Amino acid sequence: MPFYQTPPALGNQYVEDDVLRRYLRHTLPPDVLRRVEPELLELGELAGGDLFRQSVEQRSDEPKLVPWDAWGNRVDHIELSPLWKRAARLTAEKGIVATAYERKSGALSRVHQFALLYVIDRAWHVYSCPLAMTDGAAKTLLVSKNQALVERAVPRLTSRDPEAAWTSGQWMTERTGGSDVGISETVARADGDAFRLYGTKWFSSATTSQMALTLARPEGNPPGGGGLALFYLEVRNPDGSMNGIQVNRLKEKLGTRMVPTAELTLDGARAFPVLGTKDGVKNITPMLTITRTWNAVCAVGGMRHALALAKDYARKRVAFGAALADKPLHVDTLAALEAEYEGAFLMTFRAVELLGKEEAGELTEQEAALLRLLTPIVKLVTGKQAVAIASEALEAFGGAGYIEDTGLPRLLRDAQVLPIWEGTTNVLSLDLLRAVAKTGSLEPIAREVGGAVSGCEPSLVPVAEQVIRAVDHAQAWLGRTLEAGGPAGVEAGARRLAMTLGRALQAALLVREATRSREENDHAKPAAAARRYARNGIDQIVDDPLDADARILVG
Ligand code: MFK
Repeated sequence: MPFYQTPPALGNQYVEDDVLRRYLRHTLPPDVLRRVEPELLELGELAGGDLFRQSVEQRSDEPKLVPWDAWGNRVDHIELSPLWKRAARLTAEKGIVATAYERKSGALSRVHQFALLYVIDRAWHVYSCPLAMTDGAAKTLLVSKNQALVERAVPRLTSRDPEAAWTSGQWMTERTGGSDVGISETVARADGDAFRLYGTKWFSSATTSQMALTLARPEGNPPGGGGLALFYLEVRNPDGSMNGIQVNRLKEKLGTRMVPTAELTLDGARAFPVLGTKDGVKNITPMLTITRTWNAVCAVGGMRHALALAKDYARKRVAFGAALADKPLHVDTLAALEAEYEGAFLMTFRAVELLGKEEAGELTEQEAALLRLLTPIVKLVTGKQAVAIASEALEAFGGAGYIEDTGLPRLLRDAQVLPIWEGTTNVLSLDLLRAVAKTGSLEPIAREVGGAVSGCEPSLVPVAEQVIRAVDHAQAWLGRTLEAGGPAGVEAGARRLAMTLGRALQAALLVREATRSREENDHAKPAAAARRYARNGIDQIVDDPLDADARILVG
């Protein structure tokens, strides 16, 4: 007897997204929501329909490097998939980057922009990668106040005209490694009003961009991140030839296989300092803040997409005499995942709100400290949740989840990059410690969490108490460990600290969402998400993360 299964299907990905719609209802003034909603409906239709189908059908159309033309000329051309070419036009026209800079929605422009991204992202094979870097480059140039570069590049990076729009690369990683950027080897030699760069960039994502921001050490500068400078370069000369850059090969990656990630040799690439000739690591951090936020938004978009497919399939797939959606164990499994996703969503968009306020000049000092602390937490917690949810979602399809032409394995492969690029979980945990050192304490997070759960609906009081206990524990552990003067102890516990704070904030924001939905028809779901999330566990702090057992186990 043949083995037939009904594939999962998606409807309009805005209409079907109760979490996004509820959040926007609570966050955007009615007139702004009315203006933004047609854009979301249009992208939601593509994300559940035509573009989604194309992304499954074109799953093998990977980019190809053509180093030489037929006549032996070095061209370094990268042929992109039809879906990526469509995505390039679509994103310019729909303003996926531009929306943040046009500021039509004032301080809520980042919420507007990232809602668009979140709805569309899973349907275009990680075209979010060049867009994240483009957004990050525009922001970094604006922060630098380098007027010549701002005038040259920002209008192109934020253009809605597909013929004029540029994307940007962010070339940081070298053969010496991706985390410890300060040991980069690329050298910058002065050449008139510019510099010439010599070195190798080991991972350069989306190498088809027109420009890049990159780091190099001006000759004579000291070692370390402070001795690097931030440079702007254009990838091709006006005649179309490469600007002293060779594409050595495209990377063979586990996932994000449509993203043309390359190894590059810079052999005299003409480049311009963005902001002086030192402090390159510090000067590129505005870009990191933006790309890390993109990472989180795409992580929650991916979680929702995977769960939408798994939930649809659960209603259709009959096994052992009933639909999976009626099987208690399957329901328990999916409920835990849905709660995780909803918490991740709310935390991510809280960071997005703060970013928008910062750019509109409306951030208080307290909120600025909160944003600095939240950015690494949001990136690292959602990266891990995205992988766990993608893995479980594949499993929810049984063997079909492991078969390429269902389009499902890509969900897991593409999710796996989220905790790696833009700073691994551990590097970001250490960044949280750096942020605590700057902001002075965890108080901004404690206050945010306390505010979110105060006055909560009675059924959620136990969740609120669990959240407050977790934050108190985290604060007490940090204070005690710092006082004991053991930096190794703080470092070893940094991931647990970040996870606990992130999970506490996610649960707290779920409580707030449930409380502010109290008078609404669909209030049952956010409250259920808050309770289920808390049951998944919040506090991960242990007193002595680097105990003797850890040493014995690792050797
Ligand atoms: C789906 C979305 C797609 C996303 C697109 C992805 C495209 C993929 C492209 C890539 O993956 S590019 C590679 C990404 N690479 C990284 O994210 C680097 C990871 N490593 C780190 O983040 C390290 O923590 C870091 C390189 C920053 C450490 O360098 P240092 O030189 O040891 O940093 P140091 O000395 O602690 O800090 C230098 C200054 O920068 C300090 O300022 P001050 O001098 O004023 O004290 C720091 O406070 C500041 N700083 C560092 N990190 C910061 C920061 N400021 C704000 N935010 C931060 N995150």
